[in-house]
Amino acid sequence: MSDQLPFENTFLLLKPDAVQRGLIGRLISRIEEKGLKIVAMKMLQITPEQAARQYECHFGKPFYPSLVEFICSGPSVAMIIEGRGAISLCRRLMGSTSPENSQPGTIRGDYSLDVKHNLIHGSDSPESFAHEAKVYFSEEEIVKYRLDLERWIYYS
Ligand code: DAT
Ligand code: MG
Repeated sequence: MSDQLPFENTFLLLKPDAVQRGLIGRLISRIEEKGLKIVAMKMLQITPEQAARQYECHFGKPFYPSLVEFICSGPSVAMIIEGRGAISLCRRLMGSTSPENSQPGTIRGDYSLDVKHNLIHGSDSPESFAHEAKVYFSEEEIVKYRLDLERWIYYS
């Protein structure tokens, strides 16, 4: 059907606060339960160089140094997700950046009280996905497979 959003990939990062708070499983469950497909995933200790590449669009902003320090402060879990409209869908599942605006029912709305400790990063455009995915994954690490459940999730 022409009104359906195209399949696309997005990059998600469960930040060090999500790992330290024992929320990895719950947050991944939200992605799986929605019907999205995980096509790449790893735990890693982000280096300052990787953080600077990921967040180059925020370079020079007042919060940039503290953001880079935070993202390198412990292990994170990086993922590439596939699904129809996955970029905007994951942004909606994440909720707004600030705790004043993040709605209950979203990841940030349910688990975060602070603009910095907001648990999860998600690409905001196809361009940012292309940039961010390259910081953490090689092409060979992205697994191509069919999710057998898809016929129960999508109508075509
Ligand atoms: P998002 O993560 O929702 O895409 P963003 O791209 O505007 O938000 O900012 C990247 C991260 O930087 C955000 O997740 C938390 C941090 N950040 C943003 N605005 C901030 C602020 N005013 N004070 C402290 N940290 C902030
Ligand atoms: Mg952002």
